[in-house]
Amino acid sequence: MRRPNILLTGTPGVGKTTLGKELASRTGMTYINVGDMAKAGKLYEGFDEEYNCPILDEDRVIDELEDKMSEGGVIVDYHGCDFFPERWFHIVFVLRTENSFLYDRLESRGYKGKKLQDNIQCEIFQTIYEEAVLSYREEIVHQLPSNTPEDLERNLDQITQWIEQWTKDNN
Ligand code: DAT
Repeated sequence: MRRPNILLTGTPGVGKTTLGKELASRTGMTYINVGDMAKAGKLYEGFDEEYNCPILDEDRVIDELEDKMSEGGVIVDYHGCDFFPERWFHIVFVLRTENSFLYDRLESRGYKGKKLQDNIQCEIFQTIYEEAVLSYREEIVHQLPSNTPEDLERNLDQITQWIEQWTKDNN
């Protein structure tokens, strides 16, 4: 049975991991957190001194994922989206969170100073949404509010329904 590939993207802290893991457990699809995968496989090509974080080796990430993506049924979670092959994804969700909620979430994650401000600005300037519409066909890019547990539940319902319909239409 053919199943779709889904990209969950957005600023750190918007709720990609929470949504992705729950979606995988409800649908039996495979959840992949690109940040965790890079860490585990040391898929880095240097160190960003300004942001004090390793630089992702995008080519190696793509090589590692290629086989799985061609089988379908994968949910990919990453806070960027412009380096994945466009053909991988059948739908792209950009999660969006209001500043006050996002600020609290990032602060309780231990972000402070420039890192906290930069991430809040990333959300204000809808940087990842713009990256998504430049990287994928506009009709497959959808923004989802991700402020409250009710939003999470609604997003889960909507995406699960979309997966069922896609699976029916493509098998
Ligand atoms: P991300 O993977 O985008 O960095 P996350 O899933 O780790 O984000 O979520 C960050 C925090 O926010 C975490 O404590 C769970 C919480 N959270 C996620 N989605 C939420 C929602 N819809 N309503 C309230 N809290 C949410």
